[in-house]
Amino acid sequence: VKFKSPPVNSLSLDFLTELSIGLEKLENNRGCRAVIFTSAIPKIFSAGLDITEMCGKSTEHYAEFWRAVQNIWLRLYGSNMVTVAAINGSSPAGSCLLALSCDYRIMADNPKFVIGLNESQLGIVAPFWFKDTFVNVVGHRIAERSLQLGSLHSAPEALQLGIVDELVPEEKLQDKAAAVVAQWLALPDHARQITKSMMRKSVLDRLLTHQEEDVQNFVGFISKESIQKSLRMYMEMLKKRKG
Ligand code: CO8
Repeated sequence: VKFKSPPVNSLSLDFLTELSIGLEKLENNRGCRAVIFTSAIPKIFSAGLDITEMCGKSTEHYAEFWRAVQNIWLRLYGSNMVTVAAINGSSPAGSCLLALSCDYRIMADNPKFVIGLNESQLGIVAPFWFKDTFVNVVGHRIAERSLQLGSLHSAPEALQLGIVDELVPEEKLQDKAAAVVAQWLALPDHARQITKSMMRKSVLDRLLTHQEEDVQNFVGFISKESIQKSLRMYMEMLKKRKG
């Protein structure tokens, strides 16, 4: 699956809906046992959630958008397929969540590419299931520090912290991802799938049993004027940095 939504592969409602439909089709296709996620946009895996979907819209829109975000995570984190993120560019926030939800992460060995859950830099808070996913990959201490600081880690730092499993030169990323998939697919599917489910079920169930409450939390939080102001300032900062 190659993300291609210029300019920055931001995860808009349309993008998330299309990805969700695509993933459902692959999941139901018995001939498909693995997926590699990568980007068709140079230097950017994805810019994370589309901030414009969370700014100046109605509460109904925020709820619909958040359900789409929940949906993608539930599908990806709970997927029976082998999932590999071939991260060929920067991967902040919601994009990092996508990568963390895969079984294995390979990143292009470029110190200019960054990855992390930087929500607190935007004045917003990563929800509990973002946090749980992160903790399950890197452990409590690293997740706590990185989440509080909203750190975006360079590729070498991400490897050192265990956010990604390996770095390879960008031109070797696809071959490496294919080799990893072959290694994981060499095991009997049922044993791997049941093991994966055993490792992830409690975290998935936590959202499933609080899904509507989580939507209402998001809508209440994002609708606050102070949060809207933070997001507007962040968007302005992105534009200024560009100029
Ligand atoms: N959403 C919407 N628009 C974006 C986003 C985004 N996430 N990121 C960039 N853009 C826009 C820019 O504003 C710019 O627009 P314009 O051309 O109109 O000025 C355009 O895309 C290109 O951006 P850049 O010029 O910055 O492109 P660069 O190639 O220089 O940099 C980056 C690419 C590294 C991706 C950079 O754009 C960046 O850092 N973007 C912000 C990434 C970010 O912080 N994302 C966090 C989103 S929040 C999230 O994912 C989780 C939220 C969880 C919810 C919490 C509950 C409350």
